[in-house]
Amino acid sequence: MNKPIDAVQLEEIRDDFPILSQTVHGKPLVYFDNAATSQKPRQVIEALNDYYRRYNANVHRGIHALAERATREYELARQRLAKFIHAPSPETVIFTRGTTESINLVAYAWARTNLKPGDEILISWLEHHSNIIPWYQVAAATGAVIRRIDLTPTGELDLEHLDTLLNVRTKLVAVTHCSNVLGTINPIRQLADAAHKVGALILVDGAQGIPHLAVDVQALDVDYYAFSGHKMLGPTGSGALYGKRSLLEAMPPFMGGGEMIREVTSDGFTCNDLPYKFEAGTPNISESIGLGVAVEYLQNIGLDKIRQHEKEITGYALDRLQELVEIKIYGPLDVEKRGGLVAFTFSDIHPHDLATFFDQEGIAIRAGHHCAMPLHKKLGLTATTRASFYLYNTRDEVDAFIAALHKAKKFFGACSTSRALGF
Ligand code: 7TS
Repeated sequence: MNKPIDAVQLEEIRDDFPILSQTVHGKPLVYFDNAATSQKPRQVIEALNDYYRRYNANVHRGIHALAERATREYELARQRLAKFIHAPSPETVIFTRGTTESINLVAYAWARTNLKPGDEILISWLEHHSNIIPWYQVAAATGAVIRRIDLTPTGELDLEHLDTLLNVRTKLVAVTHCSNVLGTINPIRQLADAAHKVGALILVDGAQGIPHLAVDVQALDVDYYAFSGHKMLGPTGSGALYGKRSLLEAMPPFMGGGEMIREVTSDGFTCNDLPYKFEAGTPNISESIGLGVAVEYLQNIGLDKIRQHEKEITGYALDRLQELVEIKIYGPLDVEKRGGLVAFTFSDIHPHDLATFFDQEGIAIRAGHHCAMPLHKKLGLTATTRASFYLYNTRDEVDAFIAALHKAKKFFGACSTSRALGF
């Protein structure tokens, strides 16, 4: 274990993020909306700038110097990503626009061609709409049935319930690595083993996992791992799908067009090799190159250090939030089981009013259902307020956030209600 991110390194990290050193409504910006999207270090911004200033060209087709350099950098980004997630080879990493597209790729190319009426897809109550809607669409198209893994009172997956759901009809378990509302970190290897035991595949929505936790897709034994670049210091419109080679090879292409073909005749086509079979059209070149640089940045600091820092900040935020009896926190309180985010309600103050109040204090947080409406319904809520942290956040920022909550309490005249945790 490396030594934790100390005050000196934290200052150095913050210096890499130009956006952080500004004031908003006259107050220093506190950016606690990292689960929506992270900020970008200057190394990533410069990589985008460099691409457009020096070697903007299409990939895999030109034989001029710019095209060759663009292709080299694009493929280097894929190699970096493959190394980052411990994929067995770069060809098993497909560039997409993000988690949503990656999950849809599997839903269209694998699920629609493999599932039949009565087959079962297991999801959980924790899922983001991106890991719900594609399966509803698959169910409507194929006659497959959706089942949901229940939650324990602290917001973890109920593994006993999972055992009762798994059977020979289960063809896919599609679960999040980390909940974007409750923060719950799921035991992916355990889930993969349980799925494989009944012959099912496992797809992991890694949108909130890979930015914060070291991921080894082979050690986790996942069949698919989907993620977004913009939540892990990379540009918007970047992301990837990892898939086991045998599965990717057997799947038909997701979209048709240039790049994904080997040969086109007057009445048909043959597919290109992996990963190009799934990268139809001109890809997101600059974004993927930027994501490669983001991954280098994360690796240079070390995911174990980042996780340690986030546990520290999250633990501190959880402790301080409990100073206010009107606050109800959702999800596990143990930072070992929770990622770097906290969703809560504050008496009967509407989360949107609270977020507006926070904005006036220079604090960016998110309010709403966070694209997890079934989970909010299950909690008996329409919305929560969420603070989400990353490697550049500080204890001082948590103090500013708590001070703003005390101020909000006076402003809204919040009265004491239940402080029960969870549901
Ligand atoms: N899955 C999870 C768990 C997410 O948190 C998100 C985005 C997605 C999938 C979709 O990612 P995208 O990059 O394809 O859009 N979550 C959030 C959020 O919590 N607030 O804004 C976006």
